[in-house]
Amino acid sequence: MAQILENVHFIKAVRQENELPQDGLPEIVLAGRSNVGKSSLVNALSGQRLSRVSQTPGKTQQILYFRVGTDFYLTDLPGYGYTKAKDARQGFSGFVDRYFSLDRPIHAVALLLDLRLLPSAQDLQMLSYLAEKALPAIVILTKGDKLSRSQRLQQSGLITAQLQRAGLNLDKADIFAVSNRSGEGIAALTGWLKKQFRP
Ligand SMILES: Nc1nc2c(ncn2[C@@H]2O[C@H](COP(=O)(O)OP(=O)(O)OP(=O)(O)O)[C@@H](O)[C@H]2O)c(=O)[nH]1
Ligand SMILES: [Mg+2]
Repeated sequence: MAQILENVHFIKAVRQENELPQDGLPEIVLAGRSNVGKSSLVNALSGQRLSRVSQTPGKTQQILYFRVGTDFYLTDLPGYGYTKAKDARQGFSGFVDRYFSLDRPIHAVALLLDLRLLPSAQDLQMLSYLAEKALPAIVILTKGDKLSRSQRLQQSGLITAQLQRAGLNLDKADIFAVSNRSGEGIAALTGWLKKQFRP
């Protein structure tokens, strides 16, 4: 199994609905709160610095499309839970909120969660919304490098339990733990992604 995704190319940055790709290529949509590591994940998966990463939450303000070979798009959404400069983002965040009702060819949504934190109300809302819409979801726990091995196990147990309590029935096989920094867990995720399109 290859470690990373080959042939990943930045295609476009989109601000409005009429700019969305219309080629019908399936999408793996990366969603999650601002700063959780969506753009870093694109870089870790591709082994390239394709998406801009920042210490400042709210870095990604457009929807970024990365094409993986001829198989699918990795769609990097702006994060939620970021309130600074609210008015500038208001119109846009409405567009992002509506993204999942635009009838896009979404293959699956990857919700990123910081392994150190319990899921926020917005995270849980997002997952139940996806379940309601029957959109397949996986969970990617990020920043594993910031915890020890035993803390990682404990935190992922707590997070999984909370998701279950919220009635979100995710298969264990659909929860991934990664570090975008050390690359741990990236190969497993790459394997899952490849299997989706080249079974
Ligand atoms: N230690 C560590 N830091 C990470 C990891 N993933 C992301 N970061 C850091 O977290 C910060 C935010 O990362 P981004 O990838 O820009 O986050 P984002 O989800 O794209 O944020 P928005 O574009 O604001 O929605 C940066 O400082 C990254 O270096 C990780 O796995 N481990
Ligand atoms: Mg980003």
